[in-house]
Amino acid sequence: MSRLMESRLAASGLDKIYHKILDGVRLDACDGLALYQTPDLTSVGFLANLVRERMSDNLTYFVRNLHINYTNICNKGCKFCSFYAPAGDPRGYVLSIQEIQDQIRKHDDVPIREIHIVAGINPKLPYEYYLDVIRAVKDARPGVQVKAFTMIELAQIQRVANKPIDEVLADLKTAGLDCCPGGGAEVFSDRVHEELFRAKLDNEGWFDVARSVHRAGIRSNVTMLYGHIETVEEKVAHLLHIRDLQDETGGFMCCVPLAFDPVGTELSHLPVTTGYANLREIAIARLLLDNIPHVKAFWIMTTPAVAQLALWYGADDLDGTVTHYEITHALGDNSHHQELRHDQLLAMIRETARQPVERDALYNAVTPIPLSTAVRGPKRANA
Ligand code: V47
Repeated sequence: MSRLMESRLAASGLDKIYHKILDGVRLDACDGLALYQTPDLTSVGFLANLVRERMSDNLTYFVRNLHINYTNICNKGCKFCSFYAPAGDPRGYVLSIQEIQDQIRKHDDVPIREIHIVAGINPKLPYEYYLDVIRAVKDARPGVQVKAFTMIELAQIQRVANKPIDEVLADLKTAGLDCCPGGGAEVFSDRVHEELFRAKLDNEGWFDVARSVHRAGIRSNVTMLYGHIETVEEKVAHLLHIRDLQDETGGFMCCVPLAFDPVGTELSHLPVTTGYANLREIAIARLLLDNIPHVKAFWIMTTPAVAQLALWYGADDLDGTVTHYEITHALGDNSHHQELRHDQLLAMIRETARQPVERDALYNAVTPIPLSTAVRGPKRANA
């Protein structure tokens, strides 16, 4: 490292963290706070990039995927959510099995690898509906991987199934569930839980369901929703909770920092997160989560422009083509058509001199990774 960079890290008070990273020493909560407090984002990004390249070399993952939200009816009333409709609201919908298949068949010409399925907590839906959703997806698109149901939805599915979670997970696996998305984690803080999503499964409950999922051999992602009322201490604690759980189960594939979009929510007075903040969240997730293989810059929430920059700030995954995203609106208009085509994703990644790797939902590379283009060889191509 150049003397200039060394003195810059020292001036920002980040030199100790740099040496910990070089020596493979775990960062702690104080380091996390220092990374949030320094204005020197470039140095935070430099450190995150060291870890990113150590874990994923020069590779950047993306997936051709489709999001399906089977119902927006929800009884949780989370203050950060603009997607849900309470029971009886005229905006409420439940997709029939036929409608779900129709949504998939509209894209028959695209080699989609992952179908991402999440929705509201609608207590009217019977157990069989959830199993049928997965079977219907596999029927409409044989071979596709189904990434479905957050820990919150799984708790609801268990409630209606009225049987042990392990049996429910076995049924879902038999139906075709391949892995679970990371949603519903929000921020693991009792204060934020009480303020924003009181009716939802509590933090310990989320951990318990995640433990069961991983014990069942189903891998999942994990999110952190930031940019609302949370403090930096709460974000550091959230990330360290995830790290502890990963030490225990090893079941997380990817962390997805999600920027809060206030439009249409009860928190609409809050500002939209900035590019500066979004890059920092991605970098700190990469630095604190030394045991999670991937960090995703979800372009829908950060904008494609910032997600692209994030590839040098710790992220090694851009998610995917997405196509239609109901949870938040497209920036600048009111639509839910939110899509990056395959060629656009490739161009974004290549412009940053990263090596694109098309993946499936479980991070298996769809095509072999060319050896010559990785920074130090594709060590963790299929991690
Ligand atoms: O659980 C809700 C969040 C999540 C808002 O696992 C909001 O690969 C921002 O989890 N502004 C669903 N976020 C989305 C999600 C996800 C997305 C992409 C990839 C993966 C993955 C997971 O969206 C919810 C909640 O945490 N959310 N409302 C909002 N206004």
